[in-house]
Amino acid sequence: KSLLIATRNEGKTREFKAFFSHLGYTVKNLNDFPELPDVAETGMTFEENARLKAETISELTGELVLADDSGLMVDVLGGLPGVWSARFAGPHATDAANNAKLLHELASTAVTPEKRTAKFHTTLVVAAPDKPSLVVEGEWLGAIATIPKGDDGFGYDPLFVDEATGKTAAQLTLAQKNKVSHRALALEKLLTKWPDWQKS
Ligand code: ITT
Repeated sequence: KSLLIATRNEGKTREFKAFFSHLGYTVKNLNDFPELPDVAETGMTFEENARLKAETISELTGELVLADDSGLMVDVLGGLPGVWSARFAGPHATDAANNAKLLHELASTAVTPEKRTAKFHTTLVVAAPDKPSLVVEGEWLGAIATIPKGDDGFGYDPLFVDEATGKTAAQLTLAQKNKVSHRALALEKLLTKWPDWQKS
């Protein structure tokens, strides 16, 4: 059994691999297929972008494909960076540049620590030839730290403080993050729907 994740993000891929290898799937991502095009994320919502990625790559390859569109929504910024999380500091911004931009935005709005609430959101779309795609989503509540902490994870993890433990996502191990994250909750929902969807 094999599953192609329509992403070039190795941080996301690590989390999916940990999950799907338990279920007996061989997991690949787009970095294993250099000939496949980058899918432009032209949607205005997480679902539109996840659909674009999953369905385009499934049509091109005929494979079972999962796409993840996710982002960080900061309350005091009106939900930004949201669907623009990967491009917050510019078109091909690094994680470090996006994190610096986030800290800068919050410093210049001078919000108090208790006003730095935020959530991570993910929408997952699974696509296969000749059937309607499966869509699930998950959210993780927390707040934005004033300085980055922790070495694990990727993206905004060093700045995202988990509401339940007070640790940043980058201070959690992969296994710990995979129990509580937005992606973990979405995957839990996916598992409950997966058998019926596969038969459909
Ligand atoms: P693909 O589109 O190739 O999957 P991407 O990194 O561009 O990769 P998105 O368009 O979904 O992914 O953008 C998500 C942004 O949110 C990106 O900056 C990620 O680093 C960040 N992000 C998503 N999930 C995260 C997580 O679990 N921890 C930290 N940051 C995360």
